[in-house]
Amino acid sequence: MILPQINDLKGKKKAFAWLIDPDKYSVENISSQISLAELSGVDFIFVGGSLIHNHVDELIIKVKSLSKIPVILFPGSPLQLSPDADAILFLSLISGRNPEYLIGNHVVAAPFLRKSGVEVIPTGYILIDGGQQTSVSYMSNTQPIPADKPDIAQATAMAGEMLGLKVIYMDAGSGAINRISKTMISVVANEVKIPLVVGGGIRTQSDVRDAYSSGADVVVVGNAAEANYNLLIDMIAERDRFNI
Ligand code: 1GP
Repeated sequence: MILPQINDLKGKKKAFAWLIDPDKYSVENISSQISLAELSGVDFIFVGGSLIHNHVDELIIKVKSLSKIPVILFPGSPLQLSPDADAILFLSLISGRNPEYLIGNHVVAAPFLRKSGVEVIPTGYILIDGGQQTSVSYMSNTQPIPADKPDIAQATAMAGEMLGLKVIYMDAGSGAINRISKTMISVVANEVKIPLVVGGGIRTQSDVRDAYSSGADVVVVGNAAEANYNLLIDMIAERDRFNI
């Protein structure tokens, strides 16, 4: 089970997740990247994106055949489900006010998920303005929380926790110009007792350090790792510094 592993982190240890967008990787060329993920000690592989209309299943099967790293779906829509993943972040987009992303898509997905046996992790997904409109914001027809309003993010995370969600994921969106500020992360991390996942626009080792030191339990990196896989090694060294 994945959620107990994430719960065990809270306030004690840090984890690192690598986000694979299936539209950017082919089943044929993923092997070397997965070897590097294994070697560098990636804790979780997230699979998802805002579009994705092909080979999610195939890609997950391939990744699972190459690695023991847990594969967690991070879906942009119910079209991105796969029975082969270890778990799914069952995302409620609680920063938005679009009912499709708060309950509609969940109703569509629920029977499939029940049948598949994939572990469901109820997740409060909070978009923070990262300096440009993101695919998630456009596709979900929701507005992110302004980057200079940590009190709104904090109240949103509190409400998510009170509603029974098990994880909070704060995201500036893939390729964000501005990552989420240290203040924003710490204001949320200090308030909620459930684990905090942070991602979007994290590009350097010191970005990773800032996120962990501000209270992120899991840091997610996608684009930067696509551009430079060796960076994964440096970023994960940062995690290990916190875990000594
Ligand atoms: C996006 O948090 C993830 O949902 C990762 O973002 O690709 O910018 O690292 P990046």
